Amino acid sequence: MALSPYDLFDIRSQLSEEERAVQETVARFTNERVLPIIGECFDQGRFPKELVPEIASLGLLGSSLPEEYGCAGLNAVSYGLICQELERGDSGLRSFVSVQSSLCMYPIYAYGSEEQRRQWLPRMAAGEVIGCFGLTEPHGGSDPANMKTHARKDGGDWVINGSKMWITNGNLADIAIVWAQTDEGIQGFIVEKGTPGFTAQEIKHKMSLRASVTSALYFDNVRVPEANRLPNVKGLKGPLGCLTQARYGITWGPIGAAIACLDEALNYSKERVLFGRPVAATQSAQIRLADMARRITLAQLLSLQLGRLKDAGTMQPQQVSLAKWNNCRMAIDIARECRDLLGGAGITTEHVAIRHALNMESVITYEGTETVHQLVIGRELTGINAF
Ligand code: TGC
Ligand code: FAD
Repeated sequence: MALSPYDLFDIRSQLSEEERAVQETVARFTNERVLPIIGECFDQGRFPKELVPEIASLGLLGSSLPEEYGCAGLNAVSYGLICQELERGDSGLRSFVSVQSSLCMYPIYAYGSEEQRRQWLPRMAAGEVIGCFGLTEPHGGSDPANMKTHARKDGGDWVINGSKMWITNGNLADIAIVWAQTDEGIQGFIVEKGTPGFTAQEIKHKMSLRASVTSALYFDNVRVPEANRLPNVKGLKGPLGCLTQARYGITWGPIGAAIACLDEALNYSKERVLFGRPVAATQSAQIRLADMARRITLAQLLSLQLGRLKDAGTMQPQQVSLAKWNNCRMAIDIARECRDLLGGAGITTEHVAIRHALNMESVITYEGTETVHQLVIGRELTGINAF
């Protein structure tokens, strides 16, 4: 039986029927609805917002949260497969789903009151309310403990001052989950669009994640009621707990980007005839392609095992760090290699490799840079904090 170049270790056979069905559904969506338009969206610097209702109707928003809140109640492996198939299209779409699901719906579910859950989650699952997550600040995202944005209690309200930087969905969002320093430590607040003093400004001139909205958020004496505070968490573990959810999904996403690049490079190098034979018939091209397949296979095995640990309730943040580091590095290297195998053709968005390579510059940076994740593993091994 011939092996699939994109699934050399038959990961598919390890998936349940439901997980396969999820993967097939999202793969079809990506093939039919994303791939025909995404190159142009990237060129134009446009997020394809018109796809949001369909993404919602497929159950991809907050897919792991319970059905009683209008969500699909899928397991962690299914969420991973959703991320993989979306990012096979473009990191921007996966980012949209990561932020909505893991960084906005998850904290409302995990740290919010029952009233907040019922108020927001069903409409967020339906794509009627879009969220963004404000943790990073202009003076240094790797060290969020040093945040300057603060919230002061004033009677029954909170008054927020400060700014956030590099916020995915910022100008699209109806609500922002904002993390701010308070007298009792870092706390999370739901800030609604249109609240006086709250503004979002889109960041232009990006060469990466161009099919995604990225913004700066500003808070100038923004007054929110106590009912908008997430009551069930205090301290940095609140936002870091959300990051663990999102980073888990991000370990799967780059596998999709890498598969898209390998697919393109395989086809191109089989057809491109140089010095009298296809590029794919040269030993050096085959070694490069084989190495890509090896690295994709290792990444698939890492993410699947991570997903099984998550579904068993035993996944540790350090394991997520290792997989995020490995899989982002794998995908950025493969995208760049594939770009090179396409020669000059590889520099245009007529082909996918350059778009994925550029997107991966963000994916390897956000949700903890490669260095941050390496230092998390170093700390785990040595017991010494090198941050
Ligand atoms: P540290 O002392 O290690 O921890 C403070 C408290 O948090 C707990 N904790 C975690 N909890 C859950 N998940 C994790 N990953 C956790 N890591 C730590 C920890 O147990 C402790 O709890 P407690 O109860 O003892 O208070 O904190 P530190 O200041 O030493 O931080 C370490 C470091 C550098 C790893 C952390 O600051 C970090 O991860 N920095 C990177 C920041 C980052 O990733 N920002 C991402 C912003 S959001 C984003 O990029 C979205 S892009 C989305 C998209 O478009 O897809
Ligand atoms: P810095 O923290 O200033 O890091 C600069 C360099 O220093 C990096 O190379 C880093 O690895 C290195 N470094 C850091 N610490 C150490 C150390 N101890 N030793 C050695 N080197 C170190 N944030 C949000 O809150 N919400 C979002 O929705 C969001 N979306 C994003 C979307 C995009 C497209 C991008 C690019 C970023 C997004 N971010 C978001 C921000 C992202 O999380 C930060 O960019 C990231 O955490 C790094 O922070 P920084 O950019 O301030 O870099």
